[in-house]
Amino acid sequence: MVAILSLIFFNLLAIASSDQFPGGLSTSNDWSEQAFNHPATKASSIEKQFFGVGNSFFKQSWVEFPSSTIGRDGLGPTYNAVACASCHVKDGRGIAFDGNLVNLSLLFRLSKKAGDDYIPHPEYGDQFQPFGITTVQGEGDVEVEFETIHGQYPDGETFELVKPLFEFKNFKLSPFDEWVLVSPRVAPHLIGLGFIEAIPSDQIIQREDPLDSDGDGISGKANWVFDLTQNQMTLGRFGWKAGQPSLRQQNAAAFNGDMGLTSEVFPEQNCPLVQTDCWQAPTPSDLEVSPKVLDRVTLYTQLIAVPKARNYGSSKFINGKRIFTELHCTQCHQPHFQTGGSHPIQALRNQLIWPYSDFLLHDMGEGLADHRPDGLADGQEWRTPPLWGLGLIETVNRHSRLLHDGRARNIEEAILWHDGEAFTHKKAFMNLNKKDRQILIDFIKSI
Ligand code: HEC
Ligand code: HEC
Ligand SMILES: [Ca+2]
Ligand SMILES: [Ca+2]
Ligand SMILES: [Ca+2]
Repeated sequence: MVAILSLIFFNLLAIASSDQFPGGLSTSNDWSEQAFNHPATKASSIEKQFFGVGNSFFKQSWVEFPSSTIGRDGLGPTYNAVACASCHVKDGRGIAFDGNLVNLSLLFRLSKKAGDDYIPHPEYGDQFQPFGITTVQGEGDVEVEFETIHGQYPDGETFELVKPLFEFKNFKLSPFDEWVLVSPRVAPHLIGLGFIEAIPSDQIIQREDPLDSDGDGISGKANWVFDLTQNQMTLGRFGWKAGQPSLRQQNAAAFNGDMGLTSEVFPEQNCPLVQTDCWQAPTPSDLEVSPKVLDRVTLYTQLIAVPKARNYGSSKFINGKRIFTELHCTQCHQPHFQTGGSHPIQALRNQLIWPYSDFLLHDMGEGLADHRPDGLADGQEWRTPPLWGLGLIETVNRHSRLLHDGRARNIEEAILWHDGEAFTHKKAFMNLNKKDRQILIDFIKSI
């Protein structure tokens, strides 16, 4: 009996610790259009209830103040979107482009170079908000054109990449000059973020090698950013340049920067001083997002489960995983982490997770550069994005665009854009035969 029980126990452990279950014991089981919309299965029933409440705030549209719908007014004065879900559609990846139009889910962070310093743009602040409420003008419009880049694999097969070139127009104030730095960023899919928050900092920091002292060509670097709640510099984990230290601060920044909503973390309206119409617009006397709403939305983003791997155990999966390892993609896309024991949400503690990211910054070369520093990240550095769930974006969002500005039209193009520290990895991918390239791509689609 003891033997049987321990056998069962051993099997359970084996199951939960396999890469078939990238979100640990809380991995979800749905590969449909709703794949990114489930609570961690091990969350408590009250947490699952709050998850539902958070989800409804995440989806709801905010309106301008004053309005009869108290509790969801205060939008703007300038904004990018009226709901979190407008950009994070079904909690998936934003679409970036509609032909030559820039979709609202692609936003632009701004700075201005002032001597050796980088400061928020004096007229537009640190983000470009195209829209304004009735009495307030939006900051302008953005259009895009694509430059086509032709390339060829050693086996003779050709490919084309497209690089977006943005044109800002219809400016509210001065047009951009040569000192303005623009960082385009598309809305990422939002699975498994609580687990990322629960990874002990030292596990991420110990993989740093900023001067590449071990000479392997990889120089991962942590971003250190100001945590407004803890009032100290903290490891950055979230966003394309790891610019946010926690989900609560990330979400409060999204409420404020993307929707114009104040909270206890960002109590000021998002209005640069020179935009008089913006700071003269009527605003409610209370915070527009109450601490409770911020908490529910934060819990929601902490508890979105990671779906189970697809094609698990097939020979293609096994071969793809071997190629991924042999090409050393794992040097940055670190397969697994063990979460710590101290996150306030129990379901997130002590889980073996498979995000395929080291959460560090890497120089990805000139082609992907935005030339805009962000914390310790320089203009060529990006945080390794987790690869879990990538293959489901097509089902959830009906497109397969990837990378920080959505330029890659599929996984193959995303790999071909790798350069800088990942140049040799890209070359090794190009040197594979067509069949093995496809096996690698199918593996990434499965994890
Ligand atoms: C205008 C589009 C837009 C809206 C609206 C928006 N987001 Fe985002 N979201 C983004 C982009 C773009 C990023 C990446 C930001 C960066 O790199 O700095 C992001 C990043 C995030 C992240 C971090 C994801 C990661 O993988 O690190 C979370 C969490 C998040 N958003 C939650 C929210 C919440 C909650 C709301 C509503 C309060 C919201 N977002 C509204 C576009 C949007
Ligand atoms: C030097 C670190 C590094 C190495 C090595 C590396 N990557 Fe990446 N990878 C990144 C970074 C950083 C990004 C994000 C770049 C951006 O958005 O501009 C990325 C993005 C991706 C994406 C798109 C992810 C998304 O969410 O849009 C895929 C797919 C990918 N890598 C696969 C691979 C594969 C396959 C290999 C091995 C051939 C590899 N990577 C090697 C750092 C690396
Ligand atoms: Ca407001
Ligand atoms: Ca602005
Ligand atoms: Ca190194």
